[in-house]
Amino acid sequence: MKKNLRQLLRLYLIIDLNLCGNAGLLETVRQAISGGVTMVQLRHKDGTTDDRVKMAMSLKPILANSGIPLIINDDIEAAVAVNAAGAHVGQNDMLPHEAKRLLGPDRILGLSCETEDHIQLLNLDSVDYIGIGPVFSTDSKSDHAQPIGFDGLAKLINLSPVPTVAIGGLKAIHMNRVFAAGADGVAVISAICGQPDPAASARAFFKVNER
Ligand code: TZP
Ligand code: MG
Repeated sequence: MKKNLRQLLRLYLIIDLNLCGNAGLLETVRQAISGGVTMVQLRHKDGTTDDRVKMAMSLKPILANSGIPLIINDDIEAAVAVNAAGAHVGQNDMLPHEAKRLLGPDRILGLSCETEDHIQLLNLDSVDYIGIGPVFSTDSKSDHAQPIGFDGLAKLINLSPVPTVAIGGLKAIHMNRVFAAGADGVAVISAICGQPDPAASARAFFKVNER
């Protein structure tokens, strides 16, 4: 799984129940897969571990045999309980070395990084990829850090010893600049989640400046 991590980060859908709109969680993921997403993260901030386990279990049949890893946001217990491919933590969540110890060496661990310090202090034994941003301000995360723009993105990617995914207000039209900054891919919520046609919205990310 980890061998292809850079390719898997190409179009990383973060699925948030509250932002899915009428299509709902499962239909959004189904359509997004048909549109080509390469990795899926379940993000359910208001829920309990039980809620996240139930949601993840309902997603698993949709992802089965797709080669698309399921990552659980900020809930290592849920990730292990559903045998997810991995988990993603922020700077204020469980420490990466503890998260990795609980996940085991074969599961993917992602970490959100917003500053040079976050990258310089990376624990390379624990963290498999980092999410860098927000590039732009976004309504999808109320407490996000100061936006860094594409210059900030390029600067942080340059410092990263691990694969990177850009995040925060990004749309298909930004892919040229995301790749120019050196990212392996993009992580998005609202560019796919809650869109009238999630499959077409996902597909749009592959129409721009393929590498
Ligand atoms: N972390 C930084 S920005 C963000 C997260 C989870 C939200 C990204 O959502 P969107 O809708 O793609 O801007
Ligand atoms: Mg978090």
